[in-house]
Amino acid sequence: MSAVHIADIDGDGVLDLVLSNSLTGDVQWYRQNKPDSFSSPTTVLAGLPGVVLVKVADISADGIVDILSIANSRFRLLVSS
Ligand SMILES: [Ca+2]
Repeated sequence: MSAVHIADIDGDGVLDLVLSNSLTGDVQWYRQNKPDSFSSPTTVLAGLPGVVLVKVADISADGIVDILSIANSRFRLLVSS
């Protein structure tokens, strides 16, 4: 199962895609370059099989979004800098 989330990951004012894949355990970010055109994926989290939930929010309250992933009662937090 995969999930798609939409958020402006790099703060350029253009929405990007974050995809999670529960089989591979990877969470990947696709930067939107222009309308309907996305970059090659960047793996931001790997090795978390069963990932079922990804939240994109400014958890550290620094104005930059962070990515939280949860799988099998384990979580990983990628804090942007
Ligand atoms: Ca963006």
